This record gives sequence, C-alpha cells and structure tokens, in this order.
Amino acid sequence: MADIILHHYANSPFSEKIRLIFGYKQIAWKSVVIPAIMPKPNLTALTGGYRRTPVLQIGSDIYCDTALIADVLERVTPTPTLYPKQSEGAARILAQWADATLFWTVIAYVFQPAGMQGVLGGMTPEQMKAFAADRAAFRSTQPRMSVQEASGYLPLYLQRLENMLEGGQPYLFGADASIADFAVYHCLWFLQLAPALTGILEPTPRLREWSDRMKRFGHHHSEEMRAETALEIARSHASGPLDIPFVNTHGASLGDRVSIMPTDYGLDPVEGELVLSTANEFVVRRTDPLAGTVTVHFPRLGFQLKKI
Ligand SMILES: N[C@@H](CCC(=O)N[C@@H](CS)C(=O)NCC(=O)O)C(=O)O
Repeated sequence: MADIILHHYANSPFSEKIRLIFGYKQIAWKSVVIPAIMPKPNLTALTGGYRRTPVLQIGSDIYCDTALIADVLERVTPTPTLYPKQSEGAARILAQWADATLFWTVIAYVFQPAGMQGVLGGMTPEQMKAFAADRAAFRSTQPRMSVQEASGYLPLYLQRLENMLEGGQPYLFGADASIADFAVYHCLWFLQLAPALTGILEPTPRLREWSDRMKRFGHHHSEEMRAETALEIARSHASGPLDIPFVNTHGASLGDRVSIMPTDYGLDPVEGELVLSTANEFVVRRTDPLAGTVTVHFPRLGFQLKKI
C-alpha cells in the first residue's frame, strides 16, 4: 500500500484527533505541514477546493473530513478498533456531537484575550490580523457564539463528560477506547493549549485523568514529507478499487458531473465526476494540473451533493 500521508498543521484540533488515532493504532505516517489559512495551493490541488484541515492521502485517493478519515484508518488497521461493537452507535453519535457542538464551544471559549496568547502566541500582529480575517470568512455561515455563552455552556458539557467516567472506567464508553474518546479529546487538547483557561477543568478530575490517559497514545512514528512529493505521489498512483455497492439518494448517476461541499462552514464546493456513492461516502474523480487524476472522498453526513 502507498504511504499514509496526513496534510495538517501543529495547532489544529481535528489534526490532533487523527494524529492520536495513529498513536492508538500504531500506524506509521508521513506528515505534510500545510498553511493554517488560505491560500493552500498544494492542498486544494489535491482536493479540488476543500480547504479544511486535516486531509488524508493514500496514493491518489484523497480523504476529506476526520469522520471519514477515522473510518479509512479502521479499514487499513482494524485492531485496536475505534468502534467496539457494544457501543458503536452511541460512540459515533457522541463523536458527532463533540466534533460540532463541543468543538465550537471550546473555540468560542479559547478565543478570549486570556486564551489567545496560548494558541496564537507565536504570531506577529500582521499574522494575527490575517488569521482573524481568514476565520471570519471561513465560519461566516454559522452564528457566532459569544465568550459569555461559551463560559456558561462549557462547564455543563465538561460535567456531563465527567459523569460518563463516574463508574471509574478508563474510557467514555467503558474499558475500551472508541471514536468518541478521540473526538472529545481533540477539543480538550485545544483548550489545554491555553494554560490560562484550564482552571475550567478543576471541577472534573476524572476528565483530566482521562485526558492524560488519552495523551499517552502519542502519535506513533511520522516522517516529514514535502508537499511537492505528496503531489508527485498523487500523480504517479492509480486510485484504489471502488467495488462497493452504489447507493443513490440524490438522483445522480455514476459518471454525472457533481459538486460536493460541507453543509456547516468552509463551504468550498468540489466538482468532479461521481464515481461512487455508498451508504456513508461520496467519491468524485477529477484531474488537476498539479495533482493529476485524483479520487476525492467525502463522508455523506455533513456534506451536500448536487448534480451540475
Ligand atoms: N468536520 C471537519 C472539521 C475540520 C475543521 O474544522 N478543521 C479546522 C482546523 S482544526 C479548519 O479547517 N480550520 C480552517 C483551516 O485549517 O483552514 C473534520 O472532521 O475534518
């Protein structure tokens, strides 16, 4: 199999979710560091416009969104599993909540003056201005949560998570880690990049211990890769087999030209030829001057497909 390549940057919470899954599953990976703000020409050459972080690449297969990336890593290395049978449904639903609700609450809480130093501390005033402008456009499609609101919500959410650990079990759904642990973890990891704000975790000691336990999975072995090398790999590999049954809920057929984009924020559409639509995945093929012919995969949940 071709190398497993993660396009990411250090301070990205969703990237930390995937880096920690590499640690959990002991998957060796290549690391391509991408810019935190637009433009990201080498990344969008691979995806066709999708700019969110992270993106996974295996040969010329490009996987967008960490919900799908987690499923792909489960296929590549099934053990230890992210989806223990007895809790799979609940774990996936809790993960979806954490990736949306908990994530944006933590973001709103951290981006107050006392927290900003921790997460943006290394930036010059110009870089901070560019970052703020980029993110304002990026999330303009959703209502903005105030620090006051976030300060009220977050203790409640943390207490609910603490309650889940009350029986003394090591992970949210019992003896084994699941996708829910990784989705909740990346939010708390980001919060802890702002030491001035971590007092909010004081009333939840089990959650703090759980977070330390999660951190110990580490990131396993990675090697830096240049973006140009990743593009060369995309150009020189054919995509993997797509022999999964076709599920049509959009009136689009295989071979149609379609556009796919997220439904929440960062609404950059990706156009291509529909080559697969399964119960939980959309796949398009497109050709790019830098990346060659690539196959771009999206999860069905959280994405919108339109026939062009
Ligand atoms: N649902 C997406 C969310 C990804 C996301 O929001 N990532 C943030 C960074 S952690 C992002 O894209 N920020 C803007 C950027 O990096 O350009 C996923 O699970 O991958």
